[in-house]
Amino acid sequence: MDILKEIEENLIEGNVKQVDLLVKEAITQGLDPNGIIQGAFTPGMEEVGRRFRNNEYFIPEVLICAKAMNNALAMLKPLMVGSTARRAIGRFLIGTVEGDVHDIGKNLVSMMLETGGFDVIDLGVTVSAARFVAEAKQHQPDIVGMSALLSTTIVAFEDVIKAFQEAGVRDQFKIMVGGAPVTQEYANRVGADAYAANASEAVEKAKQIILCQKKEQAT
Ligand code: B1M
Repeated sequence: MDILKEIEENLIEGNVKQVDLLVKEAITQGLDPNGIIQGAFTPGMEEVGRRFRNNEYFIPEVLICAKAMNNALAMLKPLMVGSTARRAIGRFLIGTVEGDVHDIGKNLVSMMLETGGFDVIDLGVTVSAARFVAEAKQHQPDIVGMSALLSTTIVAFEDVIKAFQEAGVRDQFKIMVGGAPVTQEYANRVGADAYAANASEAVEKAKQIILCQKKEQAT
């Protein structure tokens, strides 16, 4: 069986040790970390999500799968940072909004951005509006990214954007939002600059933003 398929299947089954071993093997075979994330982790965690939705999996199973993915991501991270340090094309500050602890998708987005050449500052989960503003002022990212997975927490996007406005720094940063319940329409409604449906789209859109900024600076 294809090693990516094997990783995906073991991830879905929550075989932490096996995922660890297979990812090590994939690295030894010379597979690109980005390819491992897109080809195995993303479809694997999507299937875990589907099983949870259909009551085939419950919270303990989901957490074991998340553990398997996060362990493997930690292993891939140094390889990705090493390969991108020479060509940081922009800085991206990211976090999951206040009241929301979902971080699997956010972690995938962060890792893909790093592979895509971004310097990523990950604030973790349940990040308050005040903290988003304070960290943005401190780190001066090009883009501030917010992730939310609950229909009750996506409303925080608006609070964060309002906090940037009230601090008088809204125009200094581009704001991207994402997460399963988020749509382009919702992103427009709250006044975000960009929306991405998945991790690879997040990288694509972030690169477009940087390109536009460069063009604006040149004119
Ligand atoms: Co939660 N949960 N959960 N959960 N959970 C959902 C989201 C839910 C849809 C399940 C369901 O009921 N069917 C539901 C939300 C319903 C709603 O509001 N519409 C739900 C609920 C209700 C809850 C609790 C309230 C349950 C409870 O306690 N009663 C609770 C809330 C806790 C809290 O946050 N305060 C809760 C808790 C949990 C766990 C802790 C058990 C666990 C999270 C573990 C963790 O993240 N460390 C969990 C999980 C795992 C899920 C599901 C099963 C899977 C989410 C996931 O990781 N998907 C989810 C059901 C589902 O989605 N099928 C569910 C895989 C991941 C790769 O996709 O996160 O969408 P996703 O990320 C994608 C894109 O959305 C996008 O790119 C990513 C990669 O392609 N993206 C961005 C994400 N962020 C982005 C940011 C960007 C751009 C793109 O720019 C900045």
